[in-house]
Amino acid sequence: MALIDMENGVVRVRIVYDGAPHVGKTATIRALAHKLSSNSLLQYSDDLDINLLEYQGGIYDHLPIACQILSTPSHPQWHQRRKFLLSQADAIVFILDSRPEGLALGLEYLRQLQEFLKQLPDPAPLFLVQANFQDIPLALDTEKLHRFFINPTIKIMETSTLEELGIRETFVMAVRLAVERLNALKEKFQLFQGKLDFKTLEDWENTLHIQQSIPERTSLSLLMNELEKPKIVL
Ligand SMILES: Nc1nc2c(ncn2[C@@H]2O[C@H](COP(=O)(O)OP(=O)(O)OP(=O)(O)O)[C@@H](O)[C@H]2O)c(=O)[nH]1
Ligand SMILES: [Mg+2]
Repeated sequence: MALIDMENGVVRVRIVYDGAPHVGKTATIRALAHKLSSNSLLQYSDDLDINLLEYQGGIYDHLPIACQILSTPSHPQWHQRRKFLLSQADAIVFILDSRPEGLALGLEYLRQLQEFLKQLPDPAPLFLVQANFQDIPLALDTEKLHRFFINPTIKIMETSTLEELGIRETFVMAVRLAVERLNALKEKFQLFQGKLDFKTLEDWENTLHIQQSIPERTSLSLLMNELEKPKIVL
């Protein structure tokens, strides 16, 4: 989606935070808004369970970079909405619950993300892994996590939203990936001037409803619904 917005005199990029349910997407974007405070605006859609944060910082080709930061809805029943959001990204921060119990589902979501990125036209968005929950003693660190990845070049950033550690650094790294994509688009003469297509939270709500209005019944979504049912104790 990267573009030059001449009307507002900025370069626009989109950074999407993705990951399995309850890995800390909302907590990360809230912590980031807190860290970036003065230049940022945070909104949340109850309807769609997505966060939207606007932030202006950094320079590209003499123009300020305006970042639109979003999170994906993580329940597998909204798979099409997740895919659409990912397709609109310049850079993706994949959040992983680094506790041993969070790993299996996280790696499945990462596999889905990588499969999906392969289908996008070149240059596809680049991603990094945010290894969250590092304040928990049993959480796996970068070195241990690398053993689970086939690709040894995957960038891993350690974070804790509870302690607000690594959140800003991870975001800065994501902006660098977005700049890499800007360069790749420029090289291919695909960095165009234009207007931001989905700007407000309302634009996103309308678009995502159009992308998918009915929850998908995949085996993973049915399993998650079962797991999320409140347990009746007699
Ligand atoms: N200890 C600890 N708790 C965390 C951390 N990050 C998130 N949490 C907690 O984990 C829970 C889930 O975090 P959320 O930010 O709601 O996760 P999410 O990915 O937005 O969840 P969904 O949108 O429901 O998929 C909350 O209770 C957070 O406070 C972390 O780094 N350390
Ligand atoms: Mg959330």
